[in-house]
Amino acid sequence: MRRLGFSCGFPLLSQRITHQVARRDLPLPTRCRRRPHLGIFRSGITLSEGMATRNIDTSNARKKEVKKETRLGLTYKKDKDFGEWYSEVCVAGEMIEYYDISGCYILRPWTMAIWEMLQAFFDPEIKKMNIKNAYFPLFVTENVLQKEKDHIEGFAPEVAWVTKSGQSEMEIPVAIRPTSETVMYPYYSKWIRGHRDLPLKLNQWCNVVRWEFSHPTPFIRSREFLWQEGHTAFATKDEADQEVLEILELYRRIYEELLAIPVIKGKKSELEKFAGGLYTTSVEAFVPNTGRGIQGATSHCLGQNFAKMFQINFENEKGEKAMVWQNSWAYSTRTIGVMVMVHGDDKGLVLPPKVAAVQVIVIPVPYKDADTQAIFDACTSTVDTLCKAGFRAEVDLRDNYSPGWKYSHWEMKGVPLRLEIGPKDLANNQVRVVRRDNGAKMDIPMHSLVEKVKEILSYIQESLFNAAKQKRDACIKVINTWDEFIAALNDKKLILAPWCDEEDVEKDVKARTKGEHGAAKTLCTPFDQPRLPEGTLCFASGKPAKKWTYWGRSY
Ligand code: 86X
Repeated sequence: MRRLGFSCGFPLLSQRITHQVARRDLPLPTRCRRRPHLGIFRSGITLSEGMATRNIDTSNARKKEVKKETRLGLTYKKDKDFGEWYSEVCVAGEMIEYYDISGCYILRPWTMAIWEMLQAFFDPEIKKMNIKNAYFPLFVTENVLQKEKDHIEGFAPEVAWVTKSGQSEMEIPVAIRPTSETVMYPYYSKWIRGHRDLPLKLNQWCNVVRWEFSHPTPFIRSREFLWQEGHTAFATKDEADQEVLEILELYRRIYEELLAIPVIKGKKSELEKFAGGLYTTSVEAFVPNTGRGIQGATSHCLGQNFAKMFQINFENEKGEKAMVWQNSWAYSTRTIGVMVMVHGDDKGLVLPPKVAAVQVIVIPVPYKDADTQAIFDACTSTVDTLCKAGFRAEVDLRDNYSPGWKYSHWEMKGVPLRLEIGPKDLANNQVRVVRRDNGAKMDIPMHSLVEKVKEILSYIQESLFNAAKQKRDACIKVINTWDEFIAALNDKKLILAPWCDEEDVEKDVKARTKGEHGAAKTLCTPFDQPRLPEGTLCFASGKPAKKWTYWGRSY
């Protein structure tokens, strides 16, 4: 059983301060100016100094302000200021802390626990497929990076370089991996000799750096992020094709089964695919509030392009020289951002039980004349029982916070289920249970605690998915004409349109929809295709349509 520690100083104030730094990518000087106050508040030394930032000057007003400052809750509403709300939730929910380098974020334990949960699902699954973990270096020389120059060209501005050691310029500067093809494939070439060396299937869990210049967003677009990258090589295209879909199915399960987010499986257009590969498949999520699609994860068939570039050849059964067929696939910490965006609400994070670090928080509700120790003991033994039954449960026994404060705190952090134990519950041998997702309250008898908690957590997991799917589906708009397309786009819809599947037409749609909110593009052509009636025309070109494709603005 885990207990929460006691804290001292001015924790209530520091909670408020958390919100103050929750501004999305404040210009650096602003953030730096605020920082010193953090220390002041945390140590609880100079209250008035911190107050100065709030322009409070009389002591009465100061008292009032302190009280106000102790209030929990978000400043922004999800429906009103989505971008601000998102940053605030990430920080106040203790997932993220902003850092003094724009686009870089501290992933706090509350985040890492979720990441580890996703790893705990995915890693054994790929091991069942006989994929092995490896670790390749972080650095790559210009020489090697350039081997892939054809498609690197477009990415070059994003590559971060280490050019100095101490004060001296390095003789050979090194790049920090933005992805590891060029790091790994020279060794694939070395290690693969004959057909018995195939398939070669490696994965690595690592960080990558892409020095993006577009607006950074925690989890969604950061300059450094965590991911897994799988790189596999086969003797035949068939094997490669099959693996692409097997991995994509694991990605679907990460989203739908763990994160409770509906996704669409499909194929990327020629314009949107990974240029270095043969074809790209993806799972696509949707954020109803912004009306944007978001690529959740990708699984590429690279064909033989990289085999050519890196001379990854082998001798086949007939003794002939042949080239390998390759795949690569990845999902990143972006998954967690999608989860925050899709499930979060005006009270903060909402975590699906399957990935929550804490699934059940138990809070004692002592009254003045009640037997506080007995209530505390009941809480402790409740958590014990739950942990022994395999739940992730904790008790919040801190005596410097009120029960009400604790309710808000754990709601902010998105814990799926709250258990309250007060004198009445103690007397009746029951607990009060409150669901985070819908606020529903019920009393459950102690004797059926484990059974009920299990049932409720699985309801929550299911209803989070159902609610997200309902909202997503309500945004899907099937259109046939350009006018309908534009109307749906302005209406923040996820657009399903008949398309001629021509690259120039997609480019044209992009150009014609360019605006301050970004252009529309294809998200994917879903594998699950509705019937396309004979004679259906492309919404954009008027040519015969070849397939139904999802379009929209995207992250
Ligand atoms: C594309 C392709 C591929 C392995 C995956 O999507 C799955 C995992 N890699 C990644 N990509 C780049 O190749 C790339 C290259 C450079 Cl140099 C860069 F700065 C940024 C990049 N971004 C994406």
